[in-house]
Amino acid sequence: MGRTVLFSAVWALVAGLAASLCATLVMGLLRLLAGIPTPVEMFGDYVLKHISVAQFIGLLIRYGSNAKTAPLGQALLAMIAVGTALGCLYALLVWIRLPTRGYRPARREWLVALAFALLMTLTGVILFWKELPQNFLGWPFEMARTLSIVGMLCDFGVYGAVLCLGYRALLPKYSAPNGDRVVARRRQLLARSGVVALGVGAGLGTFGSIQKLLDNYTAYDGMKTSFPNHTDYPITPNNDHYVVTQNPVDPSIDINLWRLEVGGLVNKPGTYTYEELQKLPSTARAITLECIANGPGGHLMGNAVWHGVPLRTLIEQQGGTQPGAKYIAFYCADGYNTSLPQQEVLEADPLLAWNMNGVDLPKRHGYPLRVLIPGRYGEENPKWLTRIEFVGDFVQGLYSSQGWYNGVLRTTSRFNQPFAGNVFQVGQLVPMVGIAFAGNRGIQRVEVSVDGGTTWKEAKLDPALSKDSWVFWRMDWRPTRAGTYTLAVRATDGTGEVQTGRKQNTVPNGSTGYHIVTVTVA
Ligand SMILES: Nc1nc2c(c(=O)[nH]1)N[C@H]1C(S)=C(S)[C@@H](COP(=O)(O)O)O[C@H]1N2
Ligand SMILES: [Mo]
Repeated sequence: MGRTVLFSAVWALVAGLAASLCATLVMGLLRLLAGIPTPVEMFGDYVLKHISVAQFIGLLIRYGSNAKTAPLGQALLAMIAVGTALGCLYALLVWIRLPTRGYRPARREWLVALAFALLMTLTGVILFWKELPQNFLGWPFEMARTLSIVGMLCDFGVYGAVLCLGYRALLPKYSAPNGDRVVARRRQLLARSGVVALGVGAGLGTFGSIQKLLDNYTAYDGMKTSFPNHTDYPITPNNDHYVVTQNPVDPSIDINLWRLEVGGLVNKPGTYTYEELQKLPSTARAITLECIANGPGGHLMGNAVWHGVPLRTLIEQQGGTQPGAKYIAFYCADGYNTSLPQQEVLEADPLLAWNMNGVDLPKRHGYPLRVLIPGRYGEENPKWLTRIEFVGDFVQGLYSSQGWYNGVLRTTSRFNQPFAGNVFQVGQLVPMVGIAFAGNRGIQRVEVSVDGGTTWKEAKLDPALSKDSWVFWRMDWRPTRAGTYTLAVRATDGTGEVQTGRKQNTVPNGSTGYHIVTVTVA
């Protein structure tokens, strides 16, 4: 009895590990070939939606530059550990007296394994219900959800099957007294090696598929853009535009699978292919994007000319919305979603864009289609859009559920030139230039101070590229005395409200306060 327990436990763990590794291989393959999110990624999404901003920032700090890979790697290892440990539960439930006969699992064993697979899938479906409708190839919402469920059935089905067959294969067998012991022993050895080889192979395969996925790792997320070189242009070149993404690996949309769905409280729900969408009346305009995490003088800001169909036009195409529609919810291929008050947002004339500065939307900026909501922080400008739904109530998304602010963006301004540490000569002409931005409220005036905010002088403004674009300001300064100067800039938005000097952190409400630059005059 004691021996049976010990052997069962050991072989159960081996079978559990082999089964887990086979399942993770299937997860990797389904992610690579069918764009089906791995349970590990859905788990990550789930966790991120259930923590506070403070915990989120804590994770970012703790994991530093591995903020995406390290926690997900740990989640993967934990999943494999759980799968391995569950081998023991399986062994307990099927309870086979040792030594046993035969390599074919009995019906009872198959049933327990099947129950495992179904219960694991069910747990995934319940836990990840909101994370399921995502697909990195761009399958639309419901199809994506179905595929994610089928994917888990495959993952956990393979887990159950390998566990069931593997455990059987590993268990010590009873050899009949007149049987050929040598043959029996060889068979047993072969079976055990087979299970181990399968586990090792699947482990290597998993590793390989992770490597393959990480070829497209989003290293560009939040990366410093050209701004630190102080070479900003009124229109940011696409390659210099900042990128922020929640994903370790962004969607690679297959345009033949992708659809835009319009549903909910709308008179004529509909579905568009990429081609059909592009036949709608379209327009182009400059819209500046700014991440809520952009501090004073930060680089998470860029301006582009976006071309696409106005959301208002699309709504007209669908025969208008129904009386109960109060919010517009956007859903994306990567499972990201946001929602905004309908009336307020439509006033800002949002754009569904497929083109950025004259080229198809780059992959990292949301190919094939993204939303631009003038006046709102970047987080509310969904990329890789797949579905628009008109709804009666606010729908929580990643950042809103963490507690990030999701109202109108705050007025901001910055220096591009000069920058901290610059040294000038007395009497030298110092051209000062920078940008000011207040979303769709526009910029009325920019003032610059060279004495730390005691006195202000009005700067010259370049013409705005559009009502939703940042504005370049310029001012020449000729310092007359040597010393250290504290330069500050502030903008007045189109409504006449002056940018506040009150310092506020970016987390969780978006920053306020002046961009301050200290320079020396010798
Ligand atoms: N689908 C999706 N849309 C998204 C995000 C995302 O992770 N997934 N990130 C948001 C955030 S926080 C910002 S700041 C902007 C950045 O847009 P950009 O990368 O094109 O500059 O995209 C927003 N839209
Ligand atoms: Mo952002």
